[in-house]
Amino acid sequence: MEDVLPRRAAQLLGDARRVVVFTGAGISAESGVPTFRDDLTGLWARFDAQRLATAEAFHADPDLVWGWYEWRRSRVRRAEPHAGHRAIAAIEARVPGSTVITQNVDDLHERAGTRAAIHLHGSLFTPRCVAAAHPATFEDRHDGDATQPPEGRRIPPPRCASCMALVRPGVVWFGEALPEAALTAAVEAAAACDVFLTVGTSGVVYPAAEIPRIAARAGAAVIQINPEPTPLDQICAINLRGTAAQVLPALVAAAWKATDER
Ligand code: BV8
Repeated sequence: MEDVLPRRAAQLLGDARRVVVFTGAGISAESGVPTFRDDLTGLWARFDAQRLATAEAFHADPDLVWGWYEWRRSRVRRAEPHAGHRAIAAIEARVPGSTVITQNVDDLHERAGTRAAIHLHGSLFTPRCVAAAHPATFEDRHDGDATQPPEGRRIPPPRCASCMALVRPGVVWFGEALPEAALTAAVEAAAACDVFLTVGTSGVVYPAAEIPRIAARAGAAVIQINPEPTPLDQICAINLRGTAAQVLPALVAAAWKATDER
């Protein structure tokens, strides 16, 4: 592991033909969307995210869990992507062999211009029914609802228009399998890349946390951007101790400057 100036990181990124950018909740923090572990406030403060983000919790109390996701969705809709999200979209646009993989369920990558983010854990914006996974649409009963109490509230989930079953969030809960196509694509990209940028993840939730480790084992240069140490430190070639919105734009600018000057 080497704590170096972004110079070497910029050179590696500038020379890379196949780049993977792997993001976690930390990249949404500077957009005002709390990280997964900081996310439980108000009504949900007494819960542990890993217990609330489960099918069991939803079936035990659908209104509580649906209310949590609607609260999170409304907060994402009020958030804006930052320069770090845009730097990732710039990497995707400039490097044909690049792949963006996210554990996040928000749409900030897409709103910053990333065209094909792989969502390992689904999305807040793709609800489906519990019976047959029929896609559901939001009635947006609560969007822009300025009267919504600051801590959010319990909200009864809608019913499926096709089969009347309960509608659930389109996310992967703890104990649920990840979407097979997304996981396969992520593993293949990690196993074939030259540079693997991991941004804003604590690297503790599996199987997603295995992706950076697959890249390291395959010989990629793993570069981590995180203000804090994580379990991924020991597999990183370079650790850039800083935030996504600060480090990513500087790293990408330095990378393209280095290659354009050659
Ligand atoms: C499964 C969607 C089996 C929902 C999420 C032991 C070993 C291996 C596995 C397990 C095990 N025990 C239990 C398991 C299984 C479990 C698991 O891994 N548990 C962990 C806790 C040990 N995994 C599962 O259940 C998975 N499924 O295994 O299924 C199976 C197989 C076949 C058939 C049936 C079943 C499913 C896991 C997916 C769960 N869903 N999200 C929702 O969002 O509500 S996970 C959720 O938590 C996120 O998506 C994300 O993946 C994870 C949080 O991690 P991070 O993104 O890293 O966020 P975190 O808050 O932790 O950290 C933020 C980081 O950002 C920090 O490092 C911080 O320093 C940094 N940061 C802060 N600010 C900034 C910043 N960085 C940069 N800039 C900043 N400004």
